[in-house]
Amino acid sequence: KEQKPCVLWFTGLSGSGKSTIANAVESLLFELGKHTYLLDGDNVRHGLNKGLSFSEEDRIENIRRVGEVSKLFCDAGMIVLTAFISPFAHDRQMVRELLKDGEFVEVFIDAPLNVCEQRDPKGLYKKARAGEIKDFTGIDSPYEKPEMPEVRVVNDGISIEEAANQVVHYLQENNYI
Ligand code: GGZ
Repeated sequence: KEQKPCVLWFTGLSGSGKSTIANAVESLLFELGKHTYLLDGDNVRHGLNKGLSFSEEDRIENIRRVGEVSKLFCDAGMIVLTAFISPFAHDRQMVRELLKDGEFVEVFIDAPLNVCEQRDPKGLYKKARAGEIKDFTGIDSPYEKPEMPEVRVVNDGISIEEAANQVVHYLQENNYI
């Protein structure tokens, strides 16, 4: 087999670079001839999970559904990439337990809050600070850092290419690809 199916579960703050790096990893995998499927908050929250808010309860449901869909694609033989904040350690653990041993690869995109807030690509941190958005992760809603992620990318001062390569290297070293 030319690939071992798995779920690359990207987690990190808004603006940490999860989606950007996940997209770059997907491109590299495509060039290597691997079959992938990418799920991220932007598209999933407008379709499958339309109507879910950012309350704790709805975030849990968001992650539960994404976990179940990831499992289906994983069973179909794909390398699945997901890019959700997934702020609660308990919910990430729930997805890990849903999958078979070795299928859940937690990828922590670790960028300091002040860096994410300076990037603020959509102006959301600014709105959260002004009280216009409630329950914003890192401001008035928690983010529980992974303690033992399979991959930790410190995304502060490195290129997207370099960050993506770190993830691909992990997959090569651990015989996923
Ligand atoms: C966090 C929010 C919020 C609140 C809207 N808190 O940077 P973005 O814009 O593109 O990515 C964020 C996205 C987070 O959705 P997720 O499905 O990944 O979150 S979770 O895993 O916690 O369910 C952000 C935007 O939605 N956004 N309001 N209050 N991010």
